[in-house]
Amino acid sequence: MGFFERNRSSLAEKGIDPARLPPGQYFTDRFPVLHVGDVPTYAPDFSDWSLTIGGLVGAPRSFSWDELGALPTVDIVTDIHCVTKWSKFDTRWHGVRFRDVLDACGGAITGATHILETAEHGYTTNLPLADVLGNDALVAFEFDGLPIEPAHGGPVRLVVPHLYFWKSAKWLRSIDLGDHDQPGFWERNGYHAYGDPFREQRYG
Ligand SMILES: Nc1nc2c(c(=O)[nH]1)N[C@H]1C(S)=C(S)[C@@H](COP(=O)(O)O)O[C@H]1N2
Ligand SMILES: [Mo]
Repeated sequence: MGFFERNRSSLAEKGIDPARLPPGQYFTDRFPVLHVGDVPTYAPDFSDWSLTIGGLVGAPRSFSWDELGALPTVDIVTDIHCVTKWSKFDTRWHGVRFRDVLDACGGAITGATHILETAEHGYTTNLPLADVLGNDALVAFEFDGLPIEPAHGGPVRLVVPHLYFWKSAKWLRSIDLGDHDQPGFWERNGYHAYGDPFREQRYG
């Protein structure tokens, strides 16, 4: 039995349903750090940080750190899946649902079908709008009860757990709603436009 088979069969012993592990993935309790470029630094009060929501929304605007924190928050516990084949179960995130951020911008305008996330240093990734309107699509600022560490995307990252984790931009700075799909950083470099781990949509 190879590594992947052993890893998968050890899940049942831990009381975890093996069906939660997508094909071709192995689970780990570690939390690997994966990104291109340097980890950005901010002022201690994040006064040099903002989140801008633009494009096809009723009232495009930016949120300061305090304005984002004033929106209703939720906790989610969810599995995450990286295209480099690690999965991590039951990760706990705290933040504002993207749909509540959107509501605070007057909602999506008719014709909006996709979003493009932009992070510090120009990292981008694209998604259908419908994929970030659910309960688990979070503009997150805490992981496991603590502020998200800079290496994991703090102060603010998107978390879209049902897609490969490259869709969850660390150091999120803006989200634009548009009327068509446009490939982001990894999507232009060979990754799948959508990236469903359970359908193993790794490459485009
Ligand atoms: N800004 C930014 N966000 C990013 C990336 C990146 O390179 N830059 N990498 C993505 C990839 S490929 C993965 S797997 C996850 C990794 O998140 P982690 O380092 O917290 O595990 O972040 C995603 N978000
Ligand atoms: Mo990744």
